[in-house]
Amino acid sequence: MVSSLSLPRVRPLRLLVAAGICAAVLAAPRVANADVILQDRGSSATISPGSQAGWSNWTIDGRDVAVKDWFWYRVGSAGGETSVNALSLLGATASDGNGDGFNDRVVLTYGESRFQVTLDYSLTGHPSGEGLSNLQLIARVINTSSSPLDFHLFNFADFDINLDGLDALTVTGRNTALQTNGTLWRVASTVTPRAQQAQATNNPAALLSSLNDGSPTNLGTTLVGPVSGDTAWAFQWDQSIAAGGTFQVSENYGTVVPEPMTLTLLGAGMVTLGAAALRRRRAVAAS
Ligand SMILES: [Ca+2]
Ligand SMILES: [Ca+2]
Ligand SMILES: [Ca+2]
Repeated sequence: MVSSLSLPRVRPLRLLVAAGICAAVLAAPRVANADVILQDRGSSATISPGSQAGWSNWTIDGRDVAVKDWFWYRVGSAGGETSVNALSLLGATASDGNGDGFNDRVVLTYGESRFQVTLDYSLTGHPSGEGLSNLQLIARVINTSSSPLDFHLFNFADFDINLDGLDALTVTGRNTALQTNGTLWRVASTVTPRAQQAQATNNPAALLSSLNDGSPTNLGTTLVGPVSGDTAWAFQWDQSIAAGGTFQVSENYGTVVPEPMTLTLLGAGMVTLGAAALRRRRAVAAS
């Protein structure tokens, strides 16, 4: 099922009757800014197209690990950054790729006179209780102008596995962020292509402020952790996009629980239980 969030569904016979209403709708901002909820098996995600709340909820087996994951940009080397929600929202289309009745994908399209930004989210859940979830995010910038665009794309990511102060984060290779809490939960993000600059911090508010102030932000390459506490990270891609050209980033977010060690122990426990059950069945059969 594909459902547009922009216009109400109407039956064909009602189209003429609805034409006047549609004209009124088109005269207003075309696309609703309503929150989009994706759901797939044991996990869900909430994305707010119209505000910096951005991707604000990622619940896996009842645990919400997302605080904020969102995009900012700067054109040129001067001035501050702007969050993508400040652009015009041109489209917001949610769809149900696996036909289970729940939307698992949404494509958001923003634009201004020189470029468009598309954010394409796909959620893949796992059966409840496994602690596993994947979110694939493709961010695409299309230069619709007739000149090269000196484009700087920022992805800010604040996840909380737990606010017990034990979240630990390291960004490696400007393409991987790994946040852990003890031995149980992990949130990982891998980005392609590798960013030009990246930062890991235990002061999310300061990093966020740097994206909302009036000065150019450059994340550098040295503040990549490890850090612990309330951690957050950001990637920065610095690209010259040719006239009519496209720059695309793929991001793959995943949660993992439990650790392989725990799985091994759990597996050993199940083998022991299974052997005991087999012995009981054999004892019953022999009696
Ligand atoms: Ca679905
Ligand atoms: Ca800034
Ligand atoms: Ca955090």
